Amino acid sequence: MAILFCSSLDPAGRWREALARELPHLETRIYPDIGDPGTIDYALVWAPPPGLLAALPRLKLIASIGAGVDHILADPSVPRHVPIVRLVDPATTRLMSEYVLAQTLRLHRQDLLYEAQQRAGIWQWHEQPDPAERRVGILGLGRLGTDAATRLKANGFDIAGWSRTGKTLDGIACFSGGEGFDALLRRSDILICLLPLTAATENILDRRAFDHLPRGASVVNVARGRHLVDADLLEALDSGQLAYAILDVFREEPLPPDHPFWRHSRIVVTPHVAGAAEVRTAAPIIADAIRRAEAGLPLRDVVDPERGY
Ligand code: NDP
Ligand code: OXD
Repeated sequence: MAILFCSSLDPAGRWREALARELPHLETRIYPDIGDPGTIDYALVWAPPPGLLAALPRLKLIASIGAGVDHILADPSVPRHVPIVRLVDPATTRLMSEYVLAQTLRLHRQDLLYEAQQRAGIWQWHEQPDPAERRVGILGLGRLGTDAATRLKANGFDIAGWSRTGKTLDGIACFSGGEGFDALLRRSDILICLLPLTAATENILDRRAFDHLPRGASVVNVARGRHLVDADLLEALDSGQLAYAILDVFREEPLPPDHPFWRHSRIVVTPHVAGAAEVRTAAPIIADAIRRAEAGLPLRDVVDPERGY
């Protein structure tokens, strides 16, 4: 029995060591050295090549090395009878909330404006609103969105969130559905995207969405690059409809060297680091999922492939 590890981003050697400690009875094979495909029971993947998972006849479990599973479901040949579990790691949640809080505070305290003023040698004071006057809208109220909303709320911001199904969260205005989307946009000075990438959410950060935001709003995208229509963002920034965009995720990663986002004075680029999976905390969680699959116990954090998350 073997685990197949396939990711061009994650440290294969460290994963192999961690899995050997957690599951000494299982051999870990690193793609492309997969050996006999008929002896692989478990696959631990980030963006596996199309067709790879379908070619493993004994596969019992697919585990995502990440909270999102769009990188797996993008392959239509992925066998539908094999359960997919996603990585739900409290360490990732903490990292993500830290990132969201840090960037929200940066926008709130007008740091990007003061940084631009410093570069231009301008000494100029701007009025500073209270956090309670800063309306933050969070797209996605799942594991990450709810935690980020709670952390922001604790820092005094006026928080609203949007989800597919209706929710009630203490002190957070909750919206859902198409009308709820527009209503959330209208009251968001800072819009944070923490949605999964699905057919329903692709290109959701487009001109229409930006036009519904208050003039001078800012956008933080920490979910997926394909949520954002790049050209619409550039247009909204250049017209003044948006003030800033802070982006951690991109349609193509690494962001190509000639991409206009790199040099735009009102775009901040970080290299998909907001809540990156860490072997030390993630390996025990993945090992637990494999142990559960081996023992025939109910799995946790199983993805619904029809829903896409
Ligand atoms: P969850 O599955 O826990 O939450 C997803 C949320 O989005 C839910 O509230 C869900 O609604 C909502 N949602 C899904 N589809 C729609 C829709 N069509 N309309 C409105 N709301 C919708 O995901 P996580 O919070 O764990 O992760 C979110 C995403 O963050 C991941 O999919 C990944 O893309 C990204 N991510 C990025 C990282 C980074 O480093 N930049 C790190 C980790 C994750 P409902 O509650 O009703 O189901
Ligand atoms: C994830 C990610 O989905 O790192 O976990 O983007």
